[in-house]
Amino acid sequence: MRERLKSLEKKAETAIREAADLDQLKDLRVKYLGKKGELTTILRGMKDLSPEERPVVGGLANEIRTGLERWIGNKEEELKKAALTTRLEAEALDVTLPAAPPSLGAVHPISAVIEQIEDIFIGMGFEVAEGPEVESDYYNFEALNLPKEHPARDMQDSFYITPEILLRTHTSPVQVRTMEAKEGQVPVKIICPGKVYRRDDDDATHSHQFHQVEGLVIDRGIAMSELHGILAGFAEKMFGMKLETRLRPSYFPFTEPSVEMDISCIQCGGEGCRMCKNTGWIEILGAGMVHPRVLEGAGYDSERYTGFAFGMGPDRIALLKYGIDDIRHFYTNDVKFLRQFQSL
Ligand code: 2U9
Repeated sequence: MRERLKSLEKKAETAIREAADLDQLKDLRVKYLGKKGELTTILRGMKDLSPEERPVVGGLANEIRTGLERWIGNKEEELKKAALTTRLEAEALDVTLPAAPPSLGAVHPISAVIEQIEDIFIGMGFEVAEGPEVESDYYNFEALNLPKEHPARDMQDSFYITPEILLRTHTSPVQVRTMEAKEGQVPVKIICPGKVYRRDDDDATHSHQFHQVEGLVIDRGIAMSELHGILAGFAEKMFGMKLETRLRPSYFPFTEPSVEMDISCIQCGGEGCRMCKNTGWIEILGAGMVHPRVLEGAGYDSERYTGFAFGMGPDRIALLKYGIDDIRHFYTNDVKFLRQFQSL
């Protein structure tokens, strides 16, 4: 029995010394020291020993068990250290290695155009006002001289949430809210950028969600000349070139008189080309003198004060500025398309 214990000890120590990883070591512990382990098996033979021999063999067996436990413990530490070192080496960050170029995003072309429009008007003393995209029928239509059954409402087919609540179809309600908040005080000089919604089928020039930047100036003696002066100045700065502008009569329920402003074509300078459909002119915005009913409705005495308002589509200006022929490119998040604007 002693020999068997000794040779088991030798075999176990060798196996423990050569254990390659913690799993193998765990198996060795079970194999040698487990309930059904070899040491236990040998010790089952104890009953066959003489009473004198039992304590001697028993003592030796315990000695061997504690010895093997220590062996296994030390080997476990050693293997754990080795595993940690291997993992740390594997995870070691070679800071000298060139980092993968961070894939930087870029300002969306429409955001860039809106920011540029804001900078130009802020430079002309305008404040930026914003408001809710979910609007009441009153602020989106009635306050803008578009009473319930007014036909012009169909021009702006809307996403109604309830009969009284809809997704705003323009940012004009922001101007009305601002006028009310200013309680008839002048001057009012604001621009209102933001998302607007119209129940339209998306095509190359229409999107059910698009952007607008509208503006409003109210004070004493504001005339059409201010309107043309300020908007012509804006257009030159926006397209960064000397250009002609012209006002054509138009109609909006919330302005009277109403106009649309054209600029001389930024591509052909007015000679006529595909961009301006050979007219030499490109329409960039609509405007007009604020309708007295709209002024009165928002608490401004239309006898004492006059104002002009305007509205433009940054999406459309981005199409012109970057020579893009389909507005949907702006909304399909195609990174290949958007990467072109990295330098913006
Ligand atoms: C108030 C009074 C008047 C805002 C205006 C336009 C003309 C205009 C179009 C631009 C591109 C709509 O998205 S678009 O097609 N808008 O042409 N908007 S005057 O007039 C107002 C607004 C608020 C209180």
